[in-house]
Amino acid sequence: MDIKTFRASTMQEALALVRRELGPSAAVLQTREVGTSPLVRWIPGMRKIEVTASADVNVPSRFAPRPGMPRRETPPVEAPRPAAHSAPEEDVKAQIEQLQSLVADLCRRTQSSERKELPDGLFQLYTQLIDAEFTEEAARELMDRVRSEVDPRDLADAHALRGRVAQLIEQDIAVAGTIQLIPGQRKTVALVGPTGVGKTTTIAKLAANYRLREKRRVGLITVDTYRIAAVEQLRTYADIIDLPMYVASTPREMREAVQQLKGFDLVLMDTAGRSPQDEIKLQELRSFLGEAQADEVLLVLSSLSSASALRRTAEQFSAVGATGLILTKLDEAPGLGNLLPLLKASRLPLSYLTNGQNVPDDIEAAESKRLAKLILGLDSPTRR
Ligand SMILES: Nc1nc2c(ncn2[C@@H]2O[C@H](COP(=O)(O)OP(=O)(O)OP(=O)(O)O)[C@@H](O)[C@H]2O)c(=O)[nH]1
Ligand SMILES: [Mg+2]
Repeated sequence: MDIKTFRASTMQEALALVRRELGPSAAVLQTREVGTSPLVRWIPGMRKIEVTASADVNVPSRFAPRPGMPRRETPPVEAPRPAAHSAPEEDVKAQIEQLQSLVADLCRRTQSSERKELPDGLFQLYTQLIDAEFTEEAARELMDRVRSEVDPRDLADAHALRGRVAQLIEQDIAVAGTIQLIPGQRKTVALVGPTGVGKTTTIAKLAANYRLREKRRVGLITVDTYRIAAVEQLRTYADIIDLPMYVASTPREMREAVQQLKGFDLVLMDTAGRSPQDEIKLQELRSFLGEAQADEVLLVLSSLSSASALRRTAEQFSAVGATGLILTKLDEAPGLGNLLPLLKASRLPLSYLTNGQNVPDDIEAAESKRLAKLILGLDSPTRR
């Protein structure tokens, strides 16, 4: 049997090396951290991850993509380069100073409680989280939380550990539920977000469900007047579902459109995708939403974005007064661990998840238990 051992400084790099050398069906037999003291291990670049893998073992591989689900491309990973031996004296001094400050920072963060090596069961789970697109920071934090509360004798029980991690993730997910309509009161809901995340498609799904399944009076307004094609996209859905639709390119037109939809149960408002960096456009959007007196402003984000991009975008869109979240394209994501930092950091409750291009079916109300399972790869986004 051909068994190979790979070493790299991060789990992602080590797994990428395995994939590259042994192919996507390789089975990971063992993973461990090697070669450094427990304290230094947590400094980026100082620890080494060792993965033992084989292409010959006949066990289900964690690399195999779920059916119909493309994996996020992993760029080729360079093997770590040896340290330069001839660094000038100043460089060495600078490196030592940098190292000292890293250690000082680490000591502050760990508050002198020296971390112990992760037991095998937890480390195995840790690699599974990394493979499910968790950031190393989020995976490590979960491992620390589990280790601090689980009886050491239970650390070998992979099933129980995963269950506890699922509970911890569930606690971090705030859920708002579906858009609640009150008879006799109109509710205005706007969808905002970066370009191409699925705002218009999600509006069509919501409109079709409230109109055709719940028999509510639904109207549409679009403030996406920059592109004719975008207006036509929404108009096509409005025609198919048989809904009134208004285009508002000025605050006055917005007031008029809102007036026209008096007596409706639900007004859904589509907006142009905005770059989160464009503060002027975000302010302009905010004033349109104010004019419409939107009751809910749902920020739509794609689950294909990286963990850091999701967090940054949510922060930038707080300028438009978002009140909730919709996550799209779960069906295309190679893993959903990248959602966790956003869900933890953002105070926005989650309303809906979308999992495909089909209108009106590929949408579901967000539930924390199911999303925790999805994030851990224990459930399929398209299963329902
Ligand atoms: N796989 C998948 N595709 C989706 C989903 N939601 C939307 N899409 C697709 O994403 C693409 C962009 O969708 P739009 O609804 O036009 O996105 P948008 O946010 O309105 O885009 P802009 O108006 O340009 O900012 C389309 O091809 C949709 O079919 C989803 O949940 N899963
Ligand atoms: Mg659109």
